[in-house]
Amino acid sequence: MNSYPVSKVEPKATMDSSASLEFAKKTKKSICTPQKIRICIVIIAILILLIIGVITYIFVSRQNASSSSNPITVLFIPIGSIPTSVSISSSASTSVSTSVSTSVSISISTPTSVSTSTPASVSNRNGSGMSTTSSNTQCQILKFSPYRSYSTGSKPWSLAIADLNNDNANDIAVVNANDPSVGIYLNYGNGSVKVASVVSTGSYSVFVTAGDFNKDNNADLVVAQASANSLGMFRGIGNGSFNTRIDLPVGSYPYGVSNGDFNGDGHLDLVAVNDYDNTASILLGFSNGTFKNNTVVSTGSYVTAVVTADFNNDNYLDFAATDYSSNTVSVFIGFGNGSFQQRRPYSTGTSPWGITVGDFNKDNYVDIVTTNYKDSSISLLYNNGNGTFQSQIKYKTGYYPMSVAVGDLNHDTNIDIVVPTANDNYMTIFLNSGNGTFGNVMNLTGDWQLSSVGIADLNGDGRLDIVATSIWNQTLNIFLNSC
Ligand SMILES: *[C@@H]1O[C@H](CO)[C@@H](O)[C@H](O)[C@H]1NC(C)=O
Ligand SMILES: *[C@@H]1O[C@H](CO)[C@@H](O)[C@H](O)[C@H]1NC(C)=O
Ligand SMILES: *[C@@H]1O[C@H](CO)[C@@H](O)[C@H](O)[C@H]1NC(C)=O
Ligand SMILES: *[C@@H]1O[C@H](CO)[C@@H](O)[C@H](O)[C@H]1NC(C)=O
Ligand SMILES: *[C@@H]1O[C@H](CO)[C@@H](O)[C@H](O)[C@H]1NC(C)=O
Ligand SMILES: *[C@@H]1O[C@H](CO)[C@@H](O)[C@H](O)[C@H]1NC(C)=O
Ligand SMILES: *[C@@H]1O[C@H](CO)[C@@H](O)[C@H](O)[C@H]1NC(C)=O
Ligand SMILES: *[C@@H]1O[C@H](CO)[C@@H](O)[C@H](O)[C@H]1NC(C)=O
Ligand SMILES: *[C@@H]1O[C@H](CO)[C@@H](O)[C@H](O)[C@H]1NC(C)=O
Ligand SMILES: CC(=O)N[C@H]1CO[C@H](CO)[C@@H](O)[C@@H]1O
Repeated sequence: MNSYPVSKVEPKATMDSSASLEFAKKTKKSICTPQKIRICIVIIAILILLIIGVITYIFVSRQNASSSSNPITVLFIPIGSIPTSVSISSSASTSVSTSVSTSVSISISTPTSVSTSTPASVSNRNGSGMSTTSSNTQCQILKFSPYRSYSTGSKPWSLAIADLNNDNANDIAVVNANDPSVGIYLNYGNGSVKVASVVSTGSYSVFVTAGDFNKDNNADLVVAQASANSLGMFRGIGNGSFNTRIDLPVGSYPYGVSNGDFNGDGHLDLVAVNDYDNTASILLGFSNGTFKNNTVVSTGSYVTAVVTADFNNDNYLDFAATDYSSNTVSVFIGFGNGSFQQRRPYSTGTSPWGITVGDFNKDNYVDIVTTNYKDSSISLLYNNGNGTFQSQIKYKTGYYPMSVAVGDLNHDTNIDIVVPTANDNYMTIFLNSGNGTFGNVMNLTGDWQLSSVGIADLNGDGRLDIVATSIWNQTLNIFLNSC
């Protein structure tokens, strides 16, 4: 392993309020010098008149208010309406969210991460009943509170965000590849979490996705157990604990897994990508959370991650996977019956790893973004509208990006992109101009070797927050958005 600077890593402050304080100090000078005594008297007279006016106004309006029925609510309406939900949806996310059960809001590099930008998951927490007003305004500069770090196990490699204990707050599951285990972090509701349990996986495990597979309204977790050639299914009991793991056999070295209803029967299905045999396994779900034996389709070489979405807007779910050694994304168009067309490959940068989707140019078609591990870039693939894609557009990131998450971070209704750097201690945030270009780029500093990232509202304020895992520090970092 590389050795990293021992200097203390401070969270990045993106805006500094000291500038305006400075200004206030400078203007605070005395004008009542002997030379300016007349000006001084005039100003004092004006001030006295103003104060009398204000007192009179308050007195009169008090009298009016006491005759009105409910002065207190009048006073509190503006305050109460601030934290209401944001209309940060996009058609991409809505079409993707059809593939995800409502209780799930995010999982890194899966379509669920896009669903975090749907109104559903954002207004999840007490959004209804309040009117939407000022929170729709975009903020010019992104701001995050200093991040909090929580211990993980060894090699935290992937995370999923979902309400795991049915309290309407988003919780976090972190896969520790080396332990191997999944740590369950339950949210107090304010964006602080506590470790509720750690459950064992079957073997070296690398990815986790969440969904309600047995329709009991409790979120379940499915983990890619790479060296066991299986998926581990953990059925939630609704309080952040899980029933005994069930192993579902797939191909060789499953490295990524995603879910969605491929055959339209109302039950969530699974797709796992098998790194060593260049296949994707499709497991169709029964209503009781068990699955038919997997069928396989061929992918490119060393397939690494997978995302589900409806790419051609036919209301049948499709999927796309990153082919690490072919430098391609393979797109699989679904027939709606659990079968898929052969893959259509599209070029990416070198060693595509993470993948997710979003409608970045607001044309109502779902686009793809990949992180390219070896050339430190992302590739954006814009949808032609029929499930075929244009040539990639690349943007530079920090060194060795593994994962990617998307969501509207600054309330401008455009979907932004966050890419952590696995060989460094920062994430690159690409702010979307609205037409699918990302001119505005910023860094967000966390712990070292940031492997996975997720976006969701963790404190119910209608703003999307960021979570990431650090391999070096063995931590989960939570950045609350105060934009
Ligand atoms: C993470 O590791 C770096 C490098 O060893 C260290 O400087 C930093 O303090 C650690 N962060 C935390 C939160 O422990
Ligand atoms: C959230 O609530 C918990 C438990 O009440 C508290 O310990 C923690 O400090 C709070 N976090 C924030 C960010 O307010
Ligand atoms: C969930 O409930 C079970 C059974 O009542 C209990 O054993 C377990 O400790 C609970 N888990 C949590 C995280 O509270
Ligand atoms: C689940 O449902 C399927 C299809 O109806 C059935 O074959 C299977 O035995 C059921 N499994 C369990 C554990 O109930
Ligand atoms: C599923 O696979 C298992 C083990 O490979 C096999 O024993 C079983 O018969 C298969 N079931 C079906 C319905 O094909
Ligand atoms: C699904 O539909 C396609 C196209 O209609 C068909 O070729 C294929 O055989 C069907 N697959 C199954 C499993 O029914
Ligand atoms: C999809 O649309 C593109 C651009 O309009 C067109 O070139 C291509 O032939 C279409 N492909 C299919 C399969 O319809
Ligand atoms: C996209 O919008 C940005 C900011 O408004 C602008 O600078 C850029 O030229 C636009 N690009 C395209 C291709 O329209
Ligand atoms: C982010 O940090 C990296 C490494 O320090 C630096 O090379 C890059 O220019 C920074 N990007 C921005 C937008 O500040
Ligand atoms: C106003 C409102 O919708 N309040 C709800 C907030 O969420 C809690 C917990 O789910 C509910 O009990 C409240 O009714």
